[in-house]
Amino acid sequence: MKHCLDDLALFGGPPCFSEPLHVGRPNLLKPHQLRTRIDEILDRRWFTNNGPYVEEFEQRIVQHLGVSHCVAVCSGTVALQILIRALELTGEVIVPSFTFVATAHALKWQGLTPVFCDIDPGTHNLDPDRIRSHITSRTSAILGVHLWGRPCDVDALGQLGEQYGLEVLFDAAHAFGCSYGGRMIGSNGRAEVFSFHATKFVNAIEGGAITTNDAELAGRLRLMRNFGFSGYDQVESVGTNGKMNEFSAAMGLTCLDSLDAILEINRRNDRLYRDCLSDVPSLSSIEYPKTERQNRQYVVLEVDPDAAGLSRDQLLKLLTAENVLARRYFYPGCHRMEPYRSLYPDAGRSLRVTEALADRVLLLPTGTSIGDDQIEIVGQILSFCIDHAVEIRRLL
Ligand code: T4K
Repeated sequence: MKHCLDDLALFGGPPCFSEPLHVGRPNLLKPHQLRTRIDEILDRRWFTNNGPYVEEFEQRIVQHLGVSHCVAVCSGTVALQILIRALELTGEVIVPSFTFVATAHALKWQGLTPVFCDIDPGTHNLDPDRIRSHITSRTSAILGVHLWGRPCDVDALGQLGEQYGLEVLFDAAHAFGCSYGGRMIGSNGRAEVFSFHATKFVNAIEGGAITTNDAELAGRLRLMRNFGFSGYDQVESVGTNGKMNEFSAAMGLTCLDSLDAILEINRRNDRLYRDCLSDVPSLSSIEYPKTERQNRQYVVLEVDPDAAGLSRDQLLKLLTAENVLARRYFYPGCHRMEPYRSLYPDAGRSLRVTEALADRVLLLPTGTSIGDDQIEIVGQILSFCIDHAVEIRRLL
């Protein structure tokens, strides 16, 4: 007997994709522009150590975000680590668990204790009302994450920071091109951190940046990313190698050149998915604040397992069998990953929203490498599975 995981078409469902559809396919609309830049790099023989493309990339970001300083580095994770170290944070830092594990790891890597705080079910971001109960005499900072590009409640976090004398910083890895209060994300708190990993809205293959309006902090970050060098043979402080290379900057600049077109594609994909799934109430698409700019880099669904008749994980299995490689970001939550699971075995008790969302969230493929027809078929697969949930459950 054939199994529904072999092919839904055998059960009258939509066809299986012959090639996998991935979440996180890199955005690259104009490869010829990248090739031209790479030729220039090769001709110049200047590959890294603050080359001209890195400087141009930083300037373009400063202009785009309306922030005073941008320090480009080799990844979002290193950006977080350098920032945390430059701010000389100590003890505990309040952070969501519902984020990529790099947010927590960057703290732990610097010898700090991430204290996981629950999130708002509507925004998937730190719930300001819950932060207060985690503040102790050891707390030195709040690290918010603008998850999926939806802005944190920046004002509320800022007020808490002022009231308790805490640094407030933001992991804006998902939020390039998004706004808060009508202003581009990049200037909030003491500093914000971007990721330009291959899977991000702006992709530099690997890359990251710290943006800030604090000139003194920016100066320290620049020293730190380059071993503490302030000039030939002059070292001012402990530093690391966090430099972005010219090839990454070339890719980043090429993405910046196509930013409006990438955004248009993301918006269109998002609209198409919403249309395709509008008759499937058990799958809800997350909502964004109407007045803010969004990059729509992620298509995020919440699965209601009772209404759908299938759990998020069952749907994921079915999609995977059809070659739709959806993802369950950020399952199971940092607090259920090592070393945090062993360090705080009871953390889940105060992270009810995190735990519920970690079991319900499903990300679908989007970006510049997916077409309208493919989105429609993904929608049909999901609708078909839910319409036939009873039969499918028996076979799973
Ligand atoms: N903070 C937050 C909130 C973050 O989300 C991230 C990174 C960071 C901090 C740290 O920034 P970075 O240090 O990474 O700059 C991926 C990315 O590696 C990671 O950057 C990203 N968040 C996270 C959300 O996604 P994985 O473990 O899911 O990667 P992987 O290898 O499974 O790839 C993801 C998908 O992308 C797959 O479907 C395959 C596809 N893909 C990937 C690459 C690299 C491609 O199609 N082509 C490619 O070249 O973490």
